[in-house]
Amino acid sequence: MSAILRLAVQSKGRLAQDSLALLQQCGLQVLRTPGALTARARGLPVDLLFVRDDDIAGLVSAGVCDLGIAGENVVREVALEDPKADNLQTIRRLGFSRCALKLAAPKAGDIKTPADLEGKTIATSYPAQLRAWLNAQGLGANIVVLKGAVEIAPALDLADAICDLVSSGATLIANGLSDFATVLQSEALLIGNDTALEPQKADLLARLLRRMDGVIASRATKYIMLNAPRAALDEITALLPGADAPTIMDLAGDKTHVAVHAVCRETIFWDTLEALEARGAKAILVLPIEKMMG
Ligand code: PRT
Ligand code: ZN
Repeated sequence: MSAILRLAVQSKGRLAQDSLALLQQCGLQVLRTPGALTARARGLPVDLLFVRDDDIAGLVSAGVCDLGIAGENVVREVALEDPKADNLQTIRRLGFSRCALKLAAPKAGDIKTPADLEGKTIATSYPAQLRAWLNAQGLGANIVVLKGAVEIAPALDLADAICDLVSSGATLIANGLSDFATVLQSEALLIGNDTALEPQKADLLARLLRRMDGVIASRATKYIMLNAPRAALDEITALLPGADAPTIMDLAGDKTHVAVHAVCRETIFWDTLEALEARGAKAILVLPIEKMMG
């Protein structure tokens, strides 16, 4: 029987859509029957398991799944809390579901810095990471574990401060809270465990990773095309961010300009386009790149 990789992803929630989109960009078509907990992908032999995000690290650690896509915040909490989970490995940082685990306290109160937490009570869903952070800071504080609605704990007099995930910051503002320290900057991770995969599975993982690396690299990468005055060619190519060896082509019927095409491996900001235009570049096009290899 040929090898099949088992990959755990979040069933529904903030990670689910981006996880499936990434797999799709890697050439895996996933037809999900409503209610089904598993699906066989087409494109590469991969079985998907749809679970709660909190269960992903445990399933990978126990070897039930070879791989998982989960938030770093959850993976780290499991790794700190469960001694058996010290075999978890980060295979790739995936760049989506970015958020930060932050400390925050009522804006109108007197907790403004980490030192002000001494002897206070902090509500969180991430007690292991908070405890480790407090220890590293040499602070003593009480921890109240709440599974949800952490942000209302100070208003209910359950805690003096909170340690919770923040993305836009709107929830903190809506609850009259202000953040003053960061415990973790988090993003989605592709995780595995430290047991060596059998050779066929290892080959399969290598193929998947090559595709994933291509997808991740192509996110910031753009293809830029423009017409440049010959006289300003050096200046213009020097402005292209992360471009190696642009292609320069003659333009039919125009001896004073040339066409410049380049792959830019860094973000092209509006400032760059304005600077290019100021040096005489015309017909500037910035195109997304769908896939990259080599
Ligand atoms: O059902 P299941 O257990 O699978 O899902 P869940 O409800 O536990 O998790 P879910 O889907 O809400 O989040 C999954 C993962 O997304 C988290 O573990 C993080 O890695 C990541 N993520 C990214 C976030 C946020 N951004 C986020 N903003 N997870 C939660 N939040 C919450 C936060 O707890 C707070 O209540 O959103 C609120 C703050 O958001 P802002 O934008 O107002 O700052
Ligand atoms: Zn969860």
